[in-house]
Amino acid sequence: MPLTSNHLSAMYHRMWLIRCFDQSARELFMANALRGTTHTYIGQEGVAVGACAALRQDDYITSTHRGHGHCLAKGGDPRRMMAELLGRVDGYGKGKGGSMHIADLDLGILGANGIVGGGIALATGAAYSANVRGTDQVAVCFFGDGASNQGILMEAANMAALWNLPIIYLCEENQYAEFSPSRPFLAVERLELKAQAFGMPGVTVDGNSVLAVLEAMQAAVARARSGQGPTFLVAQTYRIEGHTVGDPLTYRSKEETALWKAPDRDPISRFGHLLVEAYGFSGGDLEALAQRARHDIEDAVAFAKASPEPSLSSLWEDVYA
Ligand SMILES: Cc1ncc(C[n+]2csc(CCOP(=O)(O)OP(=O)(O)O)c2C)c(N)n1
Ligand SMILES: [Mg+2]
Repeated sequence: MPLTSNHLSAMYHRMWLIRCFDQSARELFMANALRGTTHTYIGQEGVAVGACAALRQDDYITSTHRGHGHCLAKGGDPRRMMAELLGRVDGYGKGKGGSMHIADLDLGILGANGIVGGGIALATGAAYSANVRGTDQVAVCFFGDGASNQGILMEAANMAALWNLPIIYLCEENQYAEFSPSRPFLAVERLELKAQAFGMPGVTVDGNSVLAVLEAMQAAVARARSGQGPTFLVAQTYRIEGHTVGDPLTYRSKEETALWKAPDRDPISRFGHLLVEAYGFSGGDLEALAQRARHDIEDAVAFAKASPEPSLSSLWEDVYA
């Protein structure tokens, strides 16, 4: 399907929405307005937006502890997300879950997850359920390069390949796992080589090129929808900020981060440049889309702050275990 300027505008706006959301989350955390902890997706926007642009609303995603970007890219409501971060009743989990527990089943968002690798079996189960029900829905499982070493991936991917399940295992190689570089903890030279052991195609894509991610996803989604089975997709990117907000970042150099923040690598700047050079957008068009995203997030923060905290008497409601 050819990309219209509406599609391109929506993708650019969505990338800014994610960036502004996480910049606000960071500011709120620093101002002690946000309890618990939070992990920003800044620098990785091309992965979630490119991936979700290849999906339908009824397709499934599972997310991670760094999940705001995935949720927004799949159409999550920034107001309800921000209210959840601030622990307010209008949040997705009525303010009791916080940043790492946001789900929206109507949009196929099966949940962020504080357990590293926790989404892998859930997404595989969702793909299995689509298969059993005979629908052509697909599932996308987002997880990190650190999570690619979790044992559950071997179990789930083996099953998915054996049963030709409609799933894409999308590994975000953001080069860090908590406070360590991920590379020294990987036995394979390239992450996509793990796909050989899983028995499925392995594809590596430039995760900071939103259109490259979209293209790779379209191929993987077409394969999954037509019953040909799973794909292991590696999106190479960079975690621009710390593991959590407040991380002193003593384990990596400022020079390295500056390289990835430069306009020729930052996924939003790169996409903006392409939109001007190849798709006839003006600088004013780009600024208007970024401005709309900033406004959307200011609105989300105001909505969240106006929402009350849950009452003490609701403490045991919606508690299942
Ligand atoms: C099962 C489990 N083990 C360890 C942790 C602690 N932990 C939280 S995030 C993280 C690193 C994850 O790295 P990666 O999968 O690369 O994701 P990224 O943070 O880079 O997005 C670890 C070890 C956890 N939350 N769950
Ligand atoms: Mg990582």
